Amino acid sequence: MTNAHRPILVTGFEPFDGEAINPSWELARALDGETIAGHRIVAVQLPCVFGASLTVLHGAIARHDPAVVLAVGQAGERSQLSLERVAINIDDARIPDNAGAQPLDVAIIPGAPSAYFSSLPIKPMLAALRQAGIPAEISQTAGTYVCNHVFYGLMHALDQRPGIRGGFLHIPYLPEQAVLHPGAPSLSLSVAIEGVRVALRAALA
Ligand code: PCA
Repeated sequence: MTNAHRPILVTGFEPFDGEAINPSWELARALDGETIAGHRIVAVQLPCVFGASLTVLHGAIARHDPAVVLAVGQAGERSQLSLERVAINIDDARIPDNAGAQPLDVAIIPGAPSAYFSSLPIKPMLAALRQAGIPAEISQTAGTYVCNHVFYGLMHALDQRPGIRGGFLHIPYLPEQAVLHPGAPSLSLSVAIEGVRVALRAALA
């Protein structure tokens, strides 16, 4: 397939840590089927589970042969869209995943590189977001839980597939989640959705 006809894969996670929803999946499913810069968005939900999340992600990449992969996750303590710069080769879980596993200080892929950088143009994406009036930042760590696990596994797989660019975006709680965490920052779904449109357009420009 030519690049123009290959889809954009946007992944979001199922809820975790006692939440009823995960804003990353609300966002991904809202964008499913939309076209950005000539590329159709395909949304896929990932389990919040070490290992299984990557099995689903790798299956989706094989099935859809996307031009771009944007994995998205919830970061409840953050106040703006957070473009992740780097994935690190470590699992160190603060809480058990949705299957009850809590890996501590273990390599995601033993012997593989310590880290991979996002292959999305995060600075132009940041500039486009700010230009559009959407609060955003570059983040220097995606943590050591399932999001970093997925980001690392994504970049490790794409290292062998130079025709596919990929990266990770953390997003705040939605307002309806933040009311249950007094004082926590939040961002509305409509702003987050528009932010992903703006960021993807910049990435594909
Ligand atoms: N956020 C978690 C995992 C799933 C999600 O949405 C994280 O930041 O690791």
